[in-house]
Amino acid sequence: MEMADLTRLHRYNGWNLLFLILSGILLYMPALRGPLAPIRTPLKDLHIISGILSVVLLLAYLPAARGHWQRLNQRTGQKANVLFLGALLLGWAVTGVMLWINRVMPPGWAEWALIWHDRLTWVAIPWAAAHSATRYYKWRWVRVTVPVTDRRLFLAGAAAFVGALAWGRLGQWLKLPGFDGSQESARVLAAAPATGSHDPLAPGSKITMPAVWDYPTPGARGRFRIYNVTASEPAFDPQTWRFRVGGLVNRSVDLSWQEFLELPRSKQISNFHCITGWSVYDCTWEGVRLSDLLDYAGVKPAATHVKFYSADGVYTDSLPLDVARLPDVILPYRFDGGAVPTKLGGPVRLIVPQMYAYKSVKWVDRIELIDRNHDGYWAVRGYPNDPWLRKGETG
Ligand SMILES: Nc1nc2c(c(=O)[nH]1)N[C@H]1C(S)=C(S)[C@@H](COP(=O)(O)O)O[C@H]1N2
Ligand SMILES: [Mo]
Repeated sequence: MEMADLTRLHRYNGWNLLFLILSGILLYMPALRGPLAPIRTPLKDLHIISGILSVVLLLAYLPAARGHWQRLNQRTGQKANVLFLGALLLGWAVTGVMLWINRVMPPGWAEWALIWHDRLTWVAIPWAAAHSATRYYKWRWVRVTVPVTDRRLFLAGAAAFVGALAWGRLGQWLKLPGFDGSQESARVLAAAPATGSHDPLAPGSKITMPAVWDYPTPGARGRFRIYNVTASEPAFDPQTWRFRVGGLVNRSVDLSWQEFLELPRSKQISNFHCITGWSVYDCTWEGVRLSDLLDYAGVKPAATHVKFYSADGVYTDSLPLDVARLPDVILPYRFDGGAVPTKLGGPVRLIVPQMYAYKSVKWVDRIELIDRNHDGYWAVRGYPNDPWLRKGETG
């Protein structure tokens, strides 16, 4: 490979890397989750394409690597640069591919990949900044022409991308193991016996606060990343908080905080998986099983879906009735023995352990029974139509 080719390769790589880092930061920053939501899915696709391109560029460099290395000879600094960049790209590529196909990967691997993808980026940013600052004056900003070989490389990358996407779809279509979801139940602990009346609105029913339950909790393992699409979190005032169930029900329900606490309560341990790769294991949730609440309101035969509203005024989602009635779908107000923290969606959120966590609406204060599907916040913004986890991942 000619020196000029190497220079060009270097330039492509530089721009590509800049795009990778910038798009990666945009995807990562919690504060941008809401504002950038409309373009999150295409941005992620571009990020992946750009990542594939960086692998293609790395492959294009390999045949010239030996000659290049010899030419660098005594220049240890440049050699270190080459090694560093190679390791970086390789690390990003491996963890990036793992994240890309995280749905067909054990969640522990996806988590690991996410952590290292992030870490590599935090190392890369200062390096890239220093590298481009020291090189800036040496760069020649000549017009970019794409010779045939580069175009071929690009097409190969694009073909690989399209092929992989098609493979994922094909796998789902053929129902290959690992490509489709399943309806395995999470570990549901024995439902705690309800106290007092099951019907808090029945005449004469006593409204009491439940005692603080004293039970051993195994404790969740892992760290929640707080994923909010809104800038602020709804404040909770037990005096004014209401929980409503409406739509296609036999009786509209409008509960105060104390009345909500009077509903039959259940307790379960389940895992929590965000589709971006992180997980929290063995969360103890305690609250009202959705099916109990549905029974309480009485679902009309015409209803097919349950729609959930968040008190943030923005986030909604829905579940088909049969999913909503799974025994591990719960509206908890307790997490690991304490209240559900506001950050985690308290006082009451939805937990659907067998689906990716974007279905688990935070700050739920209203439910509506409807007769059609409702596309939720992320579904209308390009998240997969199939929110199911893989078989056995809910353990
Ligand atoms: N109201 C509301 N619910 C929400 C979200 C949100 O932004 N707003 N994010 C969803 C996503 S994508 C995930 S992964 C989980 C994150 O839960 P956590 O913030 O408790 O970690 O909540 C889900 N429910
Ligand atoms: Mo998520």
